[in-house]
Amino acid sequence: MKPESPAMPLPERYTRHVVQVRDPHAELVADFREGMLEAPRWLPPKYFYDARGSQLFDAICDTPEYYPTRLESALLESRASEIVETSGAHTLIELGSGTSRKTEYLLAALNERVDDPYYVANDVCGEILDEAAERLLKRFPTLVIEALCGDYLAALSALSTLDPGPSAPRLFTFLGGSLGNFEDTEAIDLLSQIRAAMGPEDRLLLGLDRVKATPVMEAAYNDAAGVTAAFNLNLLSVLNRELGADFDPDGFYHRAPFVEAHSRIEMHLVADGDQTVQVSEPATTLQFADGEAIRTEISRKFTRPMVQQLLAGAGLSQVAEWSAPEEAYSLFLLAPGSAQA
Ligand code: AVJ
Repeated sequence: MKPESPAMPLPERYTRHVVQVRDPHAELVADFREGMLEAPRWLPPKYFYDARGSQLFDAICDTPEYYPTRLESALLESRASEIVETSGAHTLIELGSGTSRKTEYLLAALNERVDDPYYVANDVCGEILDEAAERLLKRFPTLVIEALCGDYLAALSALSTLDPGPSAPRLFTFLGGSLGNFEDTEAIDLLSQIRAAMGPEDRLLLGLDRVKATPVMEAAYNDAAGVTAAFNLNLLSVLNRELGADFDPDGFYHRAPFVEAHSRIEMHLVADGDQTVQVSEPATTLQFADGEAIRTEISRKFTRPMVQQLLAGAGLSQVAEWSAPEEAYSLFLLAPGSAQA
């Protein structure tokens, strides 16, 4: 893990590390080979989040249709002290921290509880980590922040190498419903990795979006202002830049249906007319027929049985739950170990 100096000078209470296990470029090339060379084409959603993609996601959170952020934010705002008290946390470790805006409620509660709050923030976007840190350090005068720039698994394996490291009990957070980006097996695998990184007194706060009326869910991924469409299409700019490709952003359009059989929103980029795309690395030519899609994201919406299956599979047990009205969104506080029979 190599320390990286951020672009802006930030106080000594902030360190950013690059924790990618593989070279990010090599990883994208490998994922592109795996998912893009033949139909059905797909890519993992982590490549959305370059600086522009992270800003666009932030803008999605402000659209009137995208309810998950507001529901989760309201829960965190009203329950932060209770959550932090119940968890007994001394430090906070967050996977996929983004702007850390919702986390700020938890940090404020932690700041009330302990004299030396400590926050490990992880995101794939370095710029957003720096921005968030600047804001948080100003607000919390004794807060120490370690930022781990890389994907979730890289961050989890880097945790044990932090010096002095966050002291127990630690509250892990995985918010926003981002676990929904993973198929069942991968989600269980990721939760198991988190569980493996946890000590017996540590807790995990997991935010999950729940199943609700289809039009509500579909509107959230098809906002009228087209911010989600721009976010989805930005992936093509990432591919053009990183892989030397020549995707025509006007040659594809955004589509995001709720696929009931899988209880998930699927985001697609659909070819508008036949498209030929040249790629430098890997050197290849892609042919898209009119209407052919790239699946760019899944966002699963959970029923209670799905949640129970997930927790059982990962060896986690529920300590507490805070839900929005009509269980439209839920925060689960989890402990390592299977529930007592
Ligand atoms: C950040 C992964 C939780 O799946 O709802 C928002 C990303 N994609 N609109 C989600 C997203 C399209 C978001 N997560």
